[in-house]
Formats: sequence, C-alpha cells, structure tokens
Amino acid sequence: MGRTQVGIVGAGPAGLMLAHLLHLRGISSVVLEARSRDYVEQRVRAGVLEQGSVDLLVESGVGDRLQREGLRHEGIELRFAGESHRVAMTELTGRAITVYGQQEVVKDLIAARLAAGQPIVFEVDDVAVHGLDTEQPSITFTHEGRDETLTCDFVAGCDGFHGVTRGAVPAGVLSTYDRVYPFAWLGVLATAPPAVDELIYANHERGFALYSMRSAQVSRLYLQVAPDEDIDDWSDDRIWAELRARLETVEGWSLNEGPVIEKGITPMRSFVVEPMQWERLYLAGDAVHIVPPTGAKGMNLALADVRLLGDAFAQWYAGGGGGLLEAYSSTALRRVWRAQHFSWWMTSMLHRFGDSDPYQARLQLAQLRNVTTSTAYARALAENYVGPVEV
Ligand code: FAS
Ligand code: PHB
Repeated sequence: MGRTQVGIVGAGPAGLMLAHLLHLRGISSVVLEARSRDYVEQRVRAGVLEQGSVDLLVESGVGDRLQREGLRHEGIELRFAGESHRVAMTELTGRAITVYGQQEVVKDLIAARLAAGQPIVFEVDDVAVHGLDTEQPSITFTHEGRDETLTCDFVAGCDGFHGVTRGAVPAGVLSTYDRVYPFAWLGVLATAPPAVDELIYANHERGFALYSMRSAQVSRLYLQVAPDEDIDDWSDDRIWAELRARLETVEGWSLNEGPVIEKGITPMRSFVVEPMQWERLYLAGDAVHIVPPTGAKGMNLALADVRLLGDAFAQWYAGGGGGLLEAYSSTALRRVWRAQHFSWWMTSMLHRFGDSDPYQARLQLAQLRNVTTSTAYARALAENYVGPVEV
C-alpha cells in the first residue's frame, strides 16, 4: 500500500471530513473503511447539522447540495402535558440548524474525495495499528485477499464506537466515563410528507417521541422503547399507532403516515474516553465519545473534532510545531463535555424513566415549563442546540 502522511481509519463523517480538510492543505491521507461504499452511503443515522457544521461544509467546498437541499430550521417544538410550545432558536441566538441526513453528508464527502482523485479503500478487513509510539506508525489490513501495510506519520482513529483504534492504546492510559440509559430509540424513515415545519420533541407518559424529517416527502420519526426491544415485534401499524398516541396530543393536529422505508433500534449511551490522543494516534468522533441523540450532537461533535485536527496537522506540516496537536484532546474535550451535558439534560427532560420515579416525572414537567416560559432557560437550550459560535 505504501506511505502517506495521515492514515485514517473509518469513512464516516469524521474520517471523510478530516481527509477532505487535509487535502485542502496539501496533506496526504488514505481512508480505510471496513464497509462498502454503498453501505456507508445508505446508512441512515443523524439528521441535524449545527450552524458551525453547515459553515464548515460550505467553507470547505462540499456544501453546494446541502445549501440546495438542506432544510433550514429556526425553531423546535416541545410537546408535553397536552401543550405544544415553540423554542424560537434563531430569534434567541441568531443562528439556525439545517436538517440534512448524515448519509447525504457522507455521499458529498465521498464524491469530493473521489473527484479529487484521493484514496478511500473500502471493504478492508483485519485492520490493526502498529508503532503508535514511534515516528513511523503503520496500519496493516487485508483488501481483496491481499495483506497490506500503510506507513504514515500519524494515525487518525475515526472508526466509531465499535472500531479498533481506541483499543490500540495500552491499558491504563485511557479513562472511560459512561452512562447507559434504560431505554433505546426505535427510528423510522417513511415516505410521508412531514406534518410539521420544525422538529417536535414530545415528553409523554407512554414514552418519548420525536418528529423529524429528511425532505418535504420523507419523515424521520423516533420512539423511546425498552433497551432490549426486538424490531421484529414492531409492525409498521404498531409503530404508527404508538407515534400517534405520543404525538397527537394537541387539538386538531395529526401526523402523516406512509410506507416505512427503514426502521431500526439504537441503544442510548453517554460515553467519553480521555485523553483523545496517545503518541501518534488521534481519536475523533464516535471512536472516542457517544451522546444520546436527543440533543442532535453526534455527527456535529465528530465534525468539530476533525476541524481541530485539520488545523493541528496543518500547523505541524507547515513547520509550526506540534502545539495544536499536543492541545487537541484538551481543546476538543471542552466542547465534548458541553455536548455531553446538553445531551444528557435533553434526554433526562424528555424520556420516561420507568414508573418508579414519580418525582423525576414532576421535575421534567418543571424543566419543560421553565424552558417554555423563561427566555433565559429557552436561550440556554437554543444556544446548545444550534451549537457554539466557531471561534
Ligand atoms: P461513524 O460510526 O459514523 O463512522 C465510523 C466508520 O468506521 C464506519 O463507516 C465504520 O464502518 C468504520 N469502521 C469501523 N470499524 C472499522 C475498522 N476496524 N476498519 C475500518 N473501518 C471501520 N447522531 C445524531 O446526532 N442523531 C441521530 O439520530 C443519530 N442516530 C444514530 C443511529 C445509529 C444506529 C448510530 C450507530 C449512531 C447515530 N447517531 C446519531 C450518531 C452518529 O450520527 C454518529 O455521531 C456519527 O456517525 C459519528 O461519526 P463518526 O465518528 O465518523 O463515526
Ligand atoms: C434526525 O432527524 O435524525 C434527528 C433529529 C434530531 C435529533 C435526533 C435525530 O435529536
């Protein structure tokens, strides 16, 4: 396979955006991906881009389709106790979010990478990283039946929660902070025109529900379910009935049903590993942190990490020293923990935590009333949801 400056494991938003940012600075990289191109381009995941993520994609030249097809939203709705209240995020912060499926971001980044004639190796197996504590680490893998070795200056671990790079750090170096929630999300993609202009987050006694979308024709909806729920127990009819029960709680409004294109169950966890780097390995995105998607932070954090890494590698290769590389983890973790707190706070406010804690249920209603009556509380939610101003 030969040599490159930065070996990147994983072609999700983190790995692909990092490769793109490095290419713009004339820094070579190779992206190694376990799955096929089709698979990663069809994988339905996140849907909300912070203002800073939109700016990054547009400023780095991969935002044309996003600007054409993305849905700019200036508010979200909180629905609870038979009421529905809008949080006017743009009025409160001057910034907005854009609804644009993660798989579309991945498609745009892959297209840009291949158009630039830059390497992404799909369907690799047996990836392993070596010599991270030397000046010439390497990545071994198999591809099309051949054993390959990629030598590099640095390795970027962008291989997600179930990847291999985090595990390459010697025992005792990393500290793990995590929380597993007593529920999961059942996600549905349906060919049904959204009956809403903005996202609805619903706190309901039967459980949390979220009404999102991908376009004027496609809805994206979520239901809180038990953590060990089997998707085969959820017929389309049962899903729509539960969504109606939890979302149709205000007079005269009903959701639009339609054929289900895709459905799946995602476990809920909060997870951070510190530090986000060791020697010549830099970890980014889900490889090093996970948030419950209630705050729509996952993909945005991944992009924020690699924005920092791109600047740090640019400084190094421009002969500016390793200051930004040395500070990567501490700089990234400030934003990571802010997003961890916000995602935990939104999750705690909106989900049912069993019937054994009526006090928590009352706290939730108090929080929701605070957010929907106090400008200060509403602004705090809005600032975190649209994301921090990029410095
Ligand atoms: P990713 O997991 O996206 O990408 C890692 C890549 O590395 C994958 O393509 C994987 O195939 C590859 N890889 C793994 N091991 C490898 C190996 N050994 N060798 C080579 N390649 C390897 N976030 C939200 O904000 N909203 C949501 O609604 C939401 N829904 C989600 C649903 C699911 C099922 C999951 C798993 C996550 C969801 N997320 C959501 C979070 C998600 O969007 C992540 O934050 C985002 O994908 C992070 O991007 P990456 O860090 O690039 O990791
Ligand atoms: C989505 O549209 O997939 C989505 C939106 C908001 C969230 C999570 C997921 O908080």
